[in-house]
Amino acid sequence: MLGNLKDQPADKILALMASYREDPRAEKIDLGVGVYKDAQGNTPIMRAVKEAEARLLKSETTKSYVALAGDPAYAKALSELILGDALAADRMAAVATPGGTGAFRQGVDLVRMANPDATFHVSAPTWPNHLSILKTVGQPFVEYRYFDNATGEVDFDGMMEDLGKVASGDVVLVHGCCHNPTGANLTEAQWEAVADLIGERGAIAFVDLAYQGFGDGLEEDATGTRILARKLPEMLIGASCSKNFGIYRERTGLLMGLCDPAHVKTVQGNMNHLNRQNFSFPPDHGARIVTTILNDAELTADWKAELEEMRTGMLALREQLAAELRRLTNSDRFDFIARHRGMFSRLGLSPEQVEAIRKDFAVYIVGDSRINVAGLNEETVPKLAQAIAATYE
Ligand code: PLP
Ligand code: TYF
Repeated sequence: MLGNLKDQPADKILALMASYREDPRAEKIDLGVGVYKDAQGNTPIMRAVKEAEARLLKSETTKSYVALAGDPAYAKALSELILGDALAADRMAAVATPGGTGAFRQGVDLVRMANPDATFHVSAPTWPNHLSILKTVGQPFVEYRYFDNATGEVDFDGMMEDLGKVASGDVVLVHGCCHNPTGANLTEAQWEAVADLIGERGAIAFVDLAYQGFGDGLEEDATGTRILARKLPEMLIGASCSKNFGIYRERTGLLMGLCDPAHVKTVQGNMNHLNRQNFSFPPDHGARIVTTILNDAELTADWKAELEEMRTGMLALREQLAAELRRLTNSDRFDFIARHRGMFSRLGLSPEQVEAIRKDFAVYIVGDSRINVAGLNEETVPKLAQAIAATYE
């Protein structure tokens, strides 16, 4: 029976990770997978996370099961961080999930249970896992215009035109901040317009929030999510703590559903049910780290300070790279790199250019020309700029 299985297409980002590892060249630079790295190329455990773990090691007396929804203190702490004063606890249901991926998957399953015909509207482009999960679950989806490859900016007119065709009961998937893979994001005024349009169409917003604190700051990065939460009667939010707490392998996510208070109990029950069908109890260790940090003023302050260092470090690298490319290409065509936010920028290079950069300069960029800015440091920025400029000669 198992012989019936067919090979599955590899995840291109993870495949690139493997070919980087196999490259013997000492000077190689990895700008592939979306993992934060410091100037030395390490992905350190954040100070507050280490401290929270030390405290947990001392204070935890059991590893018994928690609950299908996870620890309610985790959902409370994280939803407050995300929604701030846009949070109305009486209209929220939430379950802990294995990472942001798990939150998205559980959210798609929930939509399917509520309305199997709901079409997902996804940005062109989006994170490849969104598409593969929608395909696996069998939920219909279509793309809306989002990114203008020529300018490196959001194609907002195209986006609004496409979202204007969304049907009532459909789902509009948006990246809450730090769009993956492009790095191009909406302004506050554009978020307002998108929220109004989704509301007019009678659709539901599904926010994937995986990089809060990596763009313009913790509060600023939640702006779009909060605007949608205030304006829309119903929405879903899939959040990840992988990046902003640096706890990737702990698999720490949260699915939130905002709805009429009269429906909260049933929505919560369905979320719990879905967790039980898929894995019973969600992972707890990462969630407990996050809760420990967010419920302690000192740890929160230290975590925010370290996150801010990471964020401003990535911004400085963006500025440096844009300046270097301005000089080398004698044009402003790459200035968008400094305007983009988060870990990623899509450069708008052809697959041939990306391949030439890998072959000739040992710089690993995802095939769609997405770079992970955190994979750079002050010394490697000029090397990347030279590699890019060389492909235009
Ligand atoms: N959504 C987006 C857009 C992402 O880039 C990621 C990245 O890792 C995730 C969700 C979920 O990540 P994880 O499952 O590691 O929390
Ligand atoms: O886009 C990225 O690089 C991150 C990490 O299957 C990632 O979101 C990449 C591929 C994948 C899971 C996570």
